[in-house]
Amino acid sequence: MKFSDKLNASAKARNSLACVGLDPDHRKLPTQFKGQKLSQFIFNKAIIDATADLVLAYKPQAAFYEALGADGVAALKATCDYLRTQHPDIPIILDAKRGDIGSTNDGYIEYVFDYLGVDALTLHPYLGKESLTAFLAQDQKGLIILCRTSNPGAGEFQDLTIDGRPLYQIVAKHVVDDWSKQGDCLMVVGATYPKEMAEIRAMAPEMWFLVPGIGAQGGDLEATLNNGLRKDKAGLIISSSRGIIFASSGADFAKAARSETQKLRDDINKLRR
Ligand code: OMP
Repeated sequence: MKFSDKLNASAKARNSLACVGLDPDHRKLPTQFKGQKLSQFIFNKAIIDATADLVLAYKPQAAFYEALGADGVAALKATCDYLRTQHPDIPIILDAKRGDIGSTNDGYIEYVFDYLGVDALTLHPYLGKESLTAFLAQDQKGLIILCRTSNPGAGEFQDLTIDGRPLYQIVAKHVVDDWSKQGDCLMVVGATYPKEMAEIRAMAPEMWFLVPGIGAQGGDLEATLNNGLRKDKAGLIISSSRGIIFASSGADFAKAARSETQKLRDDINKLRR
């Protein structure tokens, strides 16, 4: 199944546009996990067990696992295996912001899609379309191109104008007019930039967007949904990591993650009614 079809089905099955970011920073794990083997997997499993009926997707970010070396990579693999076997209909998005020369991309593809077995990957467009060709050939996988990122400094390059248009719009134009004809493309549009969200939605009325920036980064949920929803009131993967998984640092962390996920899903659903 194509990634965007899997997303459409997942959104309907759980009536949710909420995505939980699995970013288990080892310095912030509740004390009971400290020093345990595969601690990030055990933590993630508890979060997944507490939230799986509420989410559109899960999004692990590679850096938090790589930081722990072999044990972290094993925890990421175990998390992906657990999701694929226990919840095969919930899409897994790996945030790793890849995109390099061809021979290096082959290694990324083998690791991300063959070894980890995730459904989608974040990619940056800085090296040009040629650097994305191998990813575009992965026709069932979701290719999520950074367009307007959520960080405060996003505009340093993304706002630079070329022939009167900011760079992020030029990226969006390439994704819509060209790259998405070859692969199942989505775009990253941060919740911290609702004006840009409206512009990019106008350019890509049918496309799914990955929307980080809700929760810890202070993005505006109402403005994001008003400006970013598709006509069918879907099309946005609203992702929060720290705001959900570290809602409590105590033994009740999974319960707290569930109530934050439920709140996010319900707040979104109220606004899209
Ligand atoms: P929280 O701020 O804790 O919700 O985490 C945000 C997550 O989304 C982190 O894993 C970031 O690496 C990721 N992210 C952004 O914050 N901004 C972006 O523009 C893009 C991403 C991403 O591609 O996921």
